[in-house]
Amino acid sequence: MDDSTASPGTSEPRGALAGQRIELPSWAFGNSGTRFKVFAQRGVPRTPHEKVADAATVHRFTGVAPSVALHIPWDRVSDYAELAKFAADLGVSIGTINANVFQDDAYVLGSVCSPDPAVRRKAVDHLLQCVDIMDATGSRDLKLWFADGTNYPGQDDIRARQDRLAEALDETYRRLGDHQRILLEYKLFEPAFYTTDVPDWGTAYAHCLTLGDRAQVVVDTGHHAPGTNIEFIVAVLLRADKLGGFDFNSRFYADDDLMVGAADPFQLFRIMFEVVRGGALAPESGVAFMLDQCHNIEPKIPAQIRSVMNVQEATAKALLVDRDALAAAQRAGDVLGANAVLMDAYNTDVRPLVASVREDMGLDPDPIAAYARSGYGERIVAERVGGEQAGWGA
Ligand code: LRH
Ligand code: MN
Ligand code: MN
Repeated sequence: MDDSTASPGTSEPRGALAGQRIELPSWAFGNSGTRFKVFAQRGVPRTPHEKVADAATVHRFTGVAPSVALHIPWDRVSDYAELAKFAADLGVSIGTINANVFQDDAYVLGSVCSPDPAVRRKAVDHLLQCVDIMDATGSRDLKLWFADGTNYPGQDDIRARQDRLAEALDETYRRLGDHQRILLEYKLFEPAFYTTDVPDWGTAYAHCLTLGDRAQVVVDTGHHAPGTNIEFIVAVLLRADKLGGFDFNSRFYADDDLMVGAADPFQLFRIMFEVVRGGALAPESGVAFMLDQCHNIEPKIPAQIRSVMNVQEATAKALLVDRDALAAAQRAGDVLGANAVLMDAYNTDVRPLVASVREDMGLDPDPIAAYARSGYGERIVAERVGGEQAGWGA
């Protein structure tokens, strides 16, 4: 991101909040769980269409979540253009296409990095099919996360696996349309425990740099070691114009997939401050803000609404930072003063501000209460019998 896009001074919070866009994951609406148990909930979607309908419901009450990401093949349908039309009729669109090359027996030793060329071919073919789907849905972004890695020293050649990864990415990149992008997601560990083929932002960045302008890095907030300074990564990637987007969620221990802003709202604020400071909040910046969460024990639609609200509140606080005062304190070497500017914004109760922005948008100021009153939750329980598994943690 060009630094000239980062205008000095306080940004106008109301317009920025109304124009914010947060993408919902289809898999947040289905049943999910841990390695130990999937707790089935009543009324969960049985089809991708029903997941889209639930996402559209979240948008109806929040006004800032007009797209839903698909995960392929969890969201397999015979006609993706029809699904896109179905979404449009409900006031939302199909967003990011997430490729899934981690749930097939063939991938036991990896997918695009597997030592077996036939497995690599199968994996790349899936990635290319995902681009076909993007063509049908009108999606811009192909999100790639690879479960690839090794469990034991010596199991495979670390460097050869990087070569195979580069080859697969290159073939996929060359298939993209002009308006399409690869978003490459990294993850510290899991399911591989010794080496992971894309373990960190540096590895993802290096591959994206080789690929070209339409390859960018995705920061999943749950994919770091404890104590990692994620806002630093955000600042560095934005400066290099290589931040493609976020997968937002919260973690206490590992890849917990809890509601964004639940575990550490201060961290979310610090991240959103770097976003605002880097001029990356507006949808035109090309930075995608997505949720990547599963709701194993809490009701799913209200949890998505709550997550959207958490992002809005962190964003509002970030927008309230007095950037002129901050810059002056920084220039003067006023350590305490600079820190106080940031903390003043963080400690502001922004809920009335965000509620009034919602009212201006013609929405109920309290989306959770409005959803509860709507009867949608009761209706889907009555109508949907035998919901499907989200696929994650199954
Ligand atoms: C991997 C991940 C990735 C997947 C999603 C379901 O942990 O974050 O984004 O696609 O979870
Ligand atoms: Mn993710
Ligand atoms: Mn994850």
